[in-house]
Amino acid sequence: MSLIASDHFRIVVGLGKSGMSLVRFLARQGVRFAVADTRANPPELSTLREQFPQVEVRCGELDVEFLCRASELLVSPGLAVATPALQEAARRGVKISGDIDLFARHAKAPIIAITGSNAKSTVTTLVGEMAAAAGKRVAVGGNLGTPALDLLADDVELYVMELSSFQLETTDQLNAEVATCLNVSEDHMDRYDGLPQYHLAKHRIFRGARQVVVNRDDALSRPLIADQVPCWTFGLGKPDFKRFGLLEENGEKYLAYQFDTLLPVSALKVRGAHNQSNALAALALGHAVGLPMAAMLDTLKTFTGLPHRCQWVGERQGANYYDDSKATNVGAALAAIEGLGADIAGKLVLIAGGDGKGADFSALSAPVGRYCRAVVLLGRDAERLGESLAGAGVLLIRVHTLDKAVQQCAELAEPGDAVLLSPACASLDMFKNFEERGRLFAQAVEALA
Ligand code: UMA
Ligand code: ADP
Repeated sequence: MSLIASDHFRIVVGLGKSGMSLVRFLARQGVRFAVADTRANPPELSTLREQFPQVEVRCGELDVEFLCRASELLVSPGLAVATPALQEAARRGVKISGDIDLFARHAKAPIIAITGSNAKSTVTTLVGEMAAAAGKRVAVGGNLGTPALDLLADDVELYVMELSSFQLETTDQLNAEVATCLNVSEDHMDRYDGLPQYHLAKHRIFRGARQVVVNRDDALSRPLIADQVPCWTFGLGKPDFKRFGLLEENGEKYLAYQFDTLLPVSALKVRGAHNQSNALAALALGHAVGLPMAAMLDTLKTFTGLPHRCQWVGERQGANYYDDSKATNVGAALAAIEGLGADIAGKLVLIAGGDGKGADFSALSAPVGRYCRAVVLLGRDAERLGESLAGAGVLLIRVHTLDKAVQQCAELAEPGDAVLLSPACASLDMFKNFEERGRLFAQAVEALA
């Protein structure tokens, strides 16, 4: 068989959800392709063999010679572009791309593109619900839910896409109608050399964007763009021309645009300053694509938040329990500790720890000292996290199961306190995913006497 690259031959690298959506897409397009995955038994292998038995699949270590048979590699987000075999193929002239790049080339409706270290899913869901409330045929997905290529359809009027830095690494031109990077704080430091490299990946979202939305409270969210690109901003300070923000009138705080109040913050069902910021971001994105303000505000009045994001799961002996299992990095846990800590009469009893993904935990020490009564430490990086919190001046307790953590918290919590699972770490060292961790937390709370 010839090993010469063909202009019409692609290789899908990775056979998870994204890989399988790529397979379906390429098959629909009538493109010739093969599949490779570094795993011996990738998750979608049996589906592929059943539905596309003619497609060649190579499992196990990537073979550069095989990869170089393609003109283009369509790489799944779980594999870093820096993987040596991919780099070698690129050096030999093979184009590296991904599902989002293909999606952008084929989407016929405007794209709202949302990235950031935290709040992506919340803001994406909010904007999707706002668009639906405004009567738009809207498709919502990407890193959240349905893979991008499975969303493509002729009757879609608007795409609302959550994009991760992993997906953006392989995205050349997204050409979004409006793009935003909601915030940048350390995450996935086991994949990137440092914050600058992670930041660069995230900012690829702005390539070809016709409008941008910027977070005034986070300088790292601001893109390098030409002056004529319309720029809307949001932040927790006072608004101004083309700015969304907060205004205070007669002692009441309001979401506001330019010089007008829109909605009292008390009308939101989600709690904490970070959720006010999310509401403002969603308004700015929706406004940029012309969604009517009334429909957007109606959505904000009913949105109760997503599961596992500071979700109330019960009350025991005067203490409330919150599941923030989706806080898989330090920035997210900080937002929950500061947001909830400032909102309650008592103190927080925090459960934290897990797979820290190489993060520096030191930023947690001051807010933990200020708002927490105690921290119950769990998971692979519990000791390292404990060392970072040693100066916080609060009680630290090491446990080995989530059930034990919840029981400890119940003993420590006083009426008016909140028990908060906000791990600042990924869950994969002990659980299938963050959803399972959150579910088991809620079960353990339910099981308390
Ligand atoms: N993997 C290998 N070898 C391969 C390919 C993948 O070992 O050849 C491993 C990766 O290291 C990774 C896992 O397999 O740990 C999954 O990778 P994948 O690319 O096959 O993942 P998909 O099933 O396609 O799911 C991806 C996103 N996952 C990742 O980016 C890791 C999903 O986001 C996303 O919903 C889906 O595409 C559809 O677009 C999940 C996620 O955790 C929710 N995202 C990260 C996050 O939110 O922090 C970025
Ligand atoms: P993502 O999809 O980016 O992970 P989510 O909306 O799922 O974002 O929220 C993830 C975590 O981030 C949750 O723990 C949530 O409490 C926290 N969070 C939500 N909004 C913000 C914000 N504006 N800044 C920092 N953390 C936030």
